[in-house]
Amino acid sequence: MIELLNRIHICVGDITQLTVDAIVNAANESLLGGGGVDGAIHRAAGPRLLEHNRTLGGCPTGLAKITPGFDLVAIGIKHIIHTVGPVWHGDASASLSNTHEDVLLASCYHQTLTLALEHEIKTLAFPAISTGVYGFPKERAAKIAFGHVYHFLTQHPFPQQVTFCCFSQEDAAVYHQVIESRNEWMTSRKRVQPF
Ligand code: AR6
Repeated sequence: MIELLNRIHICVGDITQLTVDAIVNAANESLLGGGGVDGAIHRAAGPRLLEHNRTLGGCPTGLAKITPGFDLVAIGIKHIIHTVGPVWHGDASASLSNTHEDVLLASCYHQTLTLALEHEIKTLAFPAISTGVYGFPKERAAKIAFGHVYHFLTQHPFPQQVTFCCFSQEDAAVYHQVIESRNEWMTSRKRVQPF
């Protein structure tokens, strides 16, 4: 667990300013830009991103597509992985992984990580997909994000490092809490001796 956790980081800031090989965009199905992190990424990558994305034919919710970083290549961001998170209409009292939205959000992480693996991307940063305009409950989303990233890293050498890029200290605290409680759970499981 500890060794794997060295491959997972949490930071607070603007994802377009990070020194990573690839960043993830919380896009919409058109892939033609929008507000929030999508708007910030399109502004930072420049008009060639929109031009390129017009040729992609959009992207269904839960899937992901990779593009060059365009103007972001100048600061080292070679790729952008665009994924479309679900709009939350769910029942927050349902157990985790049980709503349609949970499954779609998990798929965003899985599809993005699979593309990162195929392209041997070493360092990758995610925003908190769906937790802005799309209204996904933040703690629930962080549990899905961390659970899937952690599991994927146990199976694959790429990406070597994943950063959860949060836009506020409060959002980062949610991730820290999720990771801490998972760590405690893993430790307590190790203490249980098998018969
Ligand atoms: N860097 C890192 N995180 C950011 C940044 C940034 N520059 N800007 C916002 N966030 P959202 P969604 C955080 O709304 O919920 C767009 O219009 C933000 O605080 O960007 O998946 C798309 O076109 C929040 O925690 O994405 C879609 O129509 C997280 O990023 C729709 O919004 C996601 O918030 C997608 O909604």
